[in-house]
Amino acid sequence: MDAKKNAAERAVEYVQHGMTIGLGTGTTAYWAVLKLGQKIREGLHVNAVATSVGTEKLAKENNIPIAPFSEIDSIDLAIDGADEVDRQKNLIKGGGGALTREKIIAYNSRKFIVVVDESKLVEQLGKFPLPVEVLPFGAELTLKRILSMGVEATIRQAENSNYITDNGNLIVDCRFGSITDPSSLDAALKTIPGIVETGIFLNTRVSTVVVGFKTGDVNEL
Ligand code: ABF
Repeated sequence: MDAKKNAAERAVEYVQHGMTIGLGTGTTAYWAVLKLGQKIREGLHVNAVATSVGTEKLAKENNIPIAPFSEIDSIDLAIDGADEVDRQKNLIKGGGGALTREKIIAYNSRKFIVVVDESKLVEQLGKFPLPVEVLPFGAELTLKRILSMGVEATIRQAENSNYITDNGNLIVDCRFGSITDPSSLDAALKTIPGIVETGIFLNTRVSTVVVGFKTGDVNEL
């Protein structure tokens, strides 16, 4: 667990007075929220927006002010985890189900720092099933269109019913095995009506990947 904590705490060093911060979701981003809360208690002034209902709650419990989107001009820095990071710094995200909010915040931030432990580093994306957020309306048709791409895909379950995102949608987990061209796959999936967003985050949007190692080392890619 320290590898995740170390990476997250290193990323928080990039936070400066007066910034608007995008807060990620997941067990790594959790440590960033806690560290930011500590800095605020020590006198740092920032605003934040959260990528999930859970993170917003955690932020408030840690005295981090959450600003309505109508009251912020832009996001200076987003810090969030990932499920896979390839050599080119493309990502799979969404194992936690928050991918659409995470993508809106990451893609609208001046700087996007990804925090992971070493287990998330891969040669090529795709071993981790790619999460895709899908509207409940006509979801069976949307799933058929995804399956027609020749991929094994299933609607995510939670406690004997469909998993529901913070946006009231479903997640389809797509087992591509290996993804050779993340950008083209992202674009191809987005042509299917009913797909809200995919968990592919392109390297053009990633500023830095902070990697925590079991040894206690932290590297920045
Ligand atoms: C979020 O949390 C995700 O997009 C990803 O699904 C997950 C990362 O996992 P972890 O809990 O290991 O940080 O950032």
